[in-house]
Amino acid sequence: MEIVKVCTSQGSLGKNSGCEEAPEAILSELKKIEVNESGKKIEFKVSSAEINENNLDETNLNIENTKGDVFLGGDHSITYPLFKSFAKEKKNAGLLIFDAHPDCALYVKTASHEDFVRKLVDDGFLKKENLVYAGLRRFSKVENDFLRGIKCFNMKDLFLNTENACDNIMEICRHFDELYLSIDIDVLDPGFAPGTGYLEPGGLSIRELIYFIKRLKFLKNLKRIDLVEVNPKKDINEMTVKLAAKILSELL
Ligand SMILES: [Mn+2]
Repeated sequence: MEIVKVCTSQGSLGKNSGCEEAPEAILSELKKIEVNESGKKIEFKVSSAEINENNLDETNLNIENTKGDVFLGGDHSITYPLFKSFAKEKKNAGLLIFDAHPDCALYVKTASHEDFVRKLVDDGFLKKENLVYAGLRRFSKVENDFLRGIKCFNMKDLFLNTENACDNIMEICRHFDELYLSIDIDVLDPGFAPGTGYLEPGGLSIRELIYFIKRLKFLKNLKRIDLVEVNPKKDINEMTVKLAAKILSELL
């Protein structure tokens, strides 16, 4: 397994500065995990996407051209170029997003971590019917309008019947030719993951997220994954960094 570091917070509009430090911090924790919960040895290679601190467009182009299976951000805007290149090669690519927020606000020009999903749809890289959300619990009115007709498993749905929600998510996702899984760490409750840009109460527990991950791994069409929005600068006792390393260890 190759993990690609994407060390940027350029797309966070200054609201999650520090998340560019996440890949290094998370990987140094991951190196300490020898075996995961299933008894699998943790082995991985590391590479990185080229970042130009002063030019977001160039950064996005570099990310788009970076090959890999697992990408470690960085802010959530990196999913824009990563899904764009992913979908270009596939006919019917699906995107499953675990996030407290739908990230489909109105954008200006370049995609940010608040609006990249709307831009992926508007730019023709993502069909609305190929978009699935899990864990949503906070959105604006304009986002609420955008979400009409989109498959949303909101936090309350996941909580009421986790197993059933997971069954339904998997049933939808296995029909895509290839699946991209994007995990924003804020899908977790801030009590578990305080080191991120937007603390959104009422989220998943770490055990619940691991349950989803372990089952989603069985999907043969799952081809690309990203984990984003961890911010070591806002973390408490490296809780969030360690948790992100654990998520990766269970994903590998
Ligand atoms: Mn979020």
